[in-house]
Amino acid sequence: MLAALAPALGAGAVAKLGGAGLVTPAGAQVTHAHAAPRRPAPHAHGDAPDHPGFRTGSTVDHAANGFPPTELLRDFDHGRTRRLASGRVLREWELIAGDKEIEVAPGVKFPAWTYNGRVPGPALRAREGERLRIRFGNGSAHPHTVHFHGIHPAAMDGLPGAGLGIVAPGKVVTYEFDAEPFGLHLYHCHVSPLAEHIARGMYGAFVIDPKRGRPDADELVLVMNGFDTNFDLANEVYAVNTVGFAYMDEPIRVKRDELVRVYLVNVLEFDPINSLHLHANFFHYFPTGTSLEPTELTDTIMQCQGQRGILELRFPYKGQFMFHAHQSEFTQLGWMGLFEVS
Ligand SMILES: [Cu+2]
Repeated sequence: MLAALAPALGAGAVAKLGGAGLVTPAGAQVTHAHAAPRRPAPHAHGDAPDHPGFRTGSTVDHAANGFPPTELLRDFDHGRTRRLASGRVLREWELIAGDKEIEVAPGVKFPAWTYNGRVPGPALRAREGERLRIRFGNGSAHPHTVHFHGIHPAAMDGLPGAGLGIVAPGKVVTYEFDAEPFGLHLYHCHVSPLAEHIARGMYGAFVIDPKRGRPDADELVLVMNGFDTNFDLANEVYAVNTVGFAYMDEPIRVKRDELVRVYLVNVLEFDPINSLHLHANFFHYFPTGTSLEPTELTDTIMQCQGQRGILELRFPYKGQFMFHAHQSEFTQLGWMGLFEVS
């Protein structure tokens, strides 16, 4: 702020803080221009044409999308379970690939490729040591797979040219493997061009709970993503859980002093790094969720594509607390939100 003002004040001029604002040497009062626009005007991304824009005052039609961001927050898909003769639990899901137009910011439509008609795909949740079975049907016009992060045989890795291989449109395959290790993982399509299959929306969180679980908490899943709406290999919209500014319009409601656990996954394509910064609070960070001991108490973490981690925190004060990427460009193009503590 001060640095930005310096040129306007002229060489050698030094501003001072007065009672009601910033006082320049000439005596003019500069009020603190803090109030950023809620939806800043979009800007060109490199040489790309201007984005169609976020329509100020309007909101995304979440019902048409079929996945309201507030519902996505706590929507973990536990699948169906039954006990095998061996005594082990078998957990089963069905994933269907499909092509679907979604709205990623007010007035901005995107031709997505989805798992189960949503972006991100369902947050699959299992327990360490279970047997997992995923029936995958391809209802899209394009070939796809499901590649899970975790420990499993090569044949079950969802890679073209190995094991079950590419799943052509209309085909169905079944992936089966053990739930290990415990932690926060992800799944995504692995068909090339990989960047496009991921950027179109084919990914989801994959939580494996430790055998003894984690302490009770209000649990949220946040998938950091973005959308290349003009197909110039750069993102025009950034978000958590797909819809830019969604949690500005509808803040995430949490309770004061209650333990909040955030499962945070970064799948952002085209930009090498993403991040999360929380205002006015700190959180314990468990990288990949594979240890029950946090590695850090911080207010900012960064993740490369495919990185993920668990955040645990309590809010000691009531009110609204912002969280956002600490890359300003991402923030201005949608990746910002609020916690509402009551
Ligand atoms: Cu794909």
